[in-house]
Amino acid sequence: MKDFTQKGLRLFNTHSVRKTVCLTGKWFFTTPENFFAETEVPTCWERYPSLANYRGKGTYTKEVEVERDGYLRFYFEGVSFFARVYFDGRPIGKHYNAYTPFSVVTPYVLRGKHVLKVVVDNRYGFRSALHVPNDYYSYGGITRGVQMEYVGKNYLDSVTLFPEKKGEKWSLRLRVDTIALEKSVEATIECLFGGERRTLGTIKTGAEKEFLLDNLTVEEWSPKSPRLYETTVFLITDEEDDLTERVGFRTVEAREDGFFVGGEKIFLQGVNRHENYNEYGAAVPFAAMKKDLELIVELGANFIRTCHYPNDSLFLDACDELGLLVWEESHSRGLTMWQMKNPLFMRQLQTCGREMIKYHASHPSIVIWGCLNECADTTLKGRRKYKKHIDLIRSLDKSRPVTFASCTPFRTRTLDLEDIVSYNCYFGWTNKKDIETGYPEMYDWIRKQSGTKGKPILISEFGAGAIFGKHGDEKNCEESQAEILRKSVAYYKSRPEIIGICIWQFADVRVDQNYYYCRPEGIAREGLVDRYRRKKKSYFVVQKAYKGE
Ligand code: ADA
Repeated sequence: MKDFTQKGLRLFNTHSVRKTVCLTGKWFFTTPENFFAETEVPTCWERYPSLANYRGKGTYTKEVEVERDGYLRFYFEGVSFFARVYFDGRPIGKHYNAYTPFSVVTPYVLRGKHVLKVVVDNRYGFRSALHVPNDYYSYGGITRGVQMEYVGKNYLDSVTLFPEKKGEKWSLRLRVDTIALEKSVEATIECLFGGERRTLGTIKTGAEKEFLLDNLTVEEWSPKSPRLYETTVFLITDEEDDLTERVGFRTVEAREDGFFVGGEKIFLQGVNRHENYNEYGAAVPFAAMKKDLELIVELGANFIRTCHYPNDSLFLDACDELGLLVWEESHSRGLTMWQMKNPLFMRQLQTCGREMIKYHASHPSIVIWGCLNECADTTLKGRRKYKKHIDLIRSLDKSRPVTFASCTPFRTRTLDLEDIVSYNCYFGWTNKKDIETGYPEMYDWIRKQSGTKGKPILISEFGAGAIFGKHGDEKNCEESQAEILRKSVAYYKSRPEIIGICIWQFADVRVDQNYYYCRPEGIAREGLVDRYRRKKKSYFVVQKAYKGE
């Protein structure tokens, strides 16, 4: 497999002007119950046996050596799932949701030693509408990378890149978000692309603005040839700041007759992957991510769904480099109408969607935006919330199709809102109907619903459980799982209206206590590999089918 070079929190340098310091490594960790340890960051506290089921607060502390007077920005790739950040004891910011990046900035500080403290909380309850007891575990901890950055009084907060094709020519739309810590000033935006530095225009710092880099001659990104371009934006005031993002040029179309990337029809064959690796929990080290990607590529898959939340940027960088196609979804799974009525639900969901697009839309591997997996799509009140969220996603990015995975055929009231009709189907597993009867019934119904004309179908989940090493033809055996998957892949691949399939799921994962009743030992066992990435029979069966052997 390809060799990756990790540079800080990403696979490329994000700054050359702005000085950054990666804060992964040793931190000090305590809980109010007097647990204390020198710990690794990123980490989940569930790695400690006495905290394996702990819901509460945990405090991570690190002494940082600051080299010069000025402002510091701390960028967090993910903290699970409430974070409050303190600098020398003073609160400087907070964030909710484990799965999206955020940043906080200090007041003007003097060089010398300082203390960064992050109070993390993984308690459920009214304040948390998206992290709820679920069929995957919501861990506690600083679960992804952290970086300290020396910033001036005006700096770049984010750069999001949207390639656009007009005729044979490409252009690049740059959404630039800036921060003014003192007063807002007029700044110049320059951009370095393909070895050429150009002035794009001006911006009032503290604002967000779009710029266009046009008339580009580029090599397109495709799964076979995933060509990437680093794009550096400079913010010029009396100081200079920079931020590099990476982009790939490709079009994406979801049509009735197929899914097209750069005009080439590609049948999406994929896996649903939770960001979870046995005792590492959600703090998946890069070496483990690489192992997953190796197994996914070896499987013959070309598609990954980041069920049910945005993933670590590092993982998406690797997908960009490998030419894998990704369905990334904003955070939520299986929420009932009652849960969606939490007054914080819409705000937390929209924030997650906004952050997902702001930080991830530059990734060419992401070809579909997803949302609201198996939530209340059968009610009118639920529909309104689906619509609001989908409208938000479309308003922020018009270049990718939007969908959501539903499990309620015959009752869904939201099909007209999406670009691809996606269903999670468990024929032969939790749905007792045979696929040959069940699927055509569902398909006939879909085609009769208004707003589905010309829309392709994607089977966003299908599968069955198996305990690694359990053999036989009864439930939860490797053989019975393999047979359900063999039959399903063959059947779905024979249906012309289906543009893609996505197996539930890549690897076994830990679930929340509320799901123990249907999950042997608290583990969801539908993985093609177990939590240690040992291949089950189904892995080989799917590999044959995906590789067309
Ligand atoms: C749903 C859901 C998944 C998982 C699956 C299952 O389809 O989207 O997250 O819970 O069911 O295993 O039952």
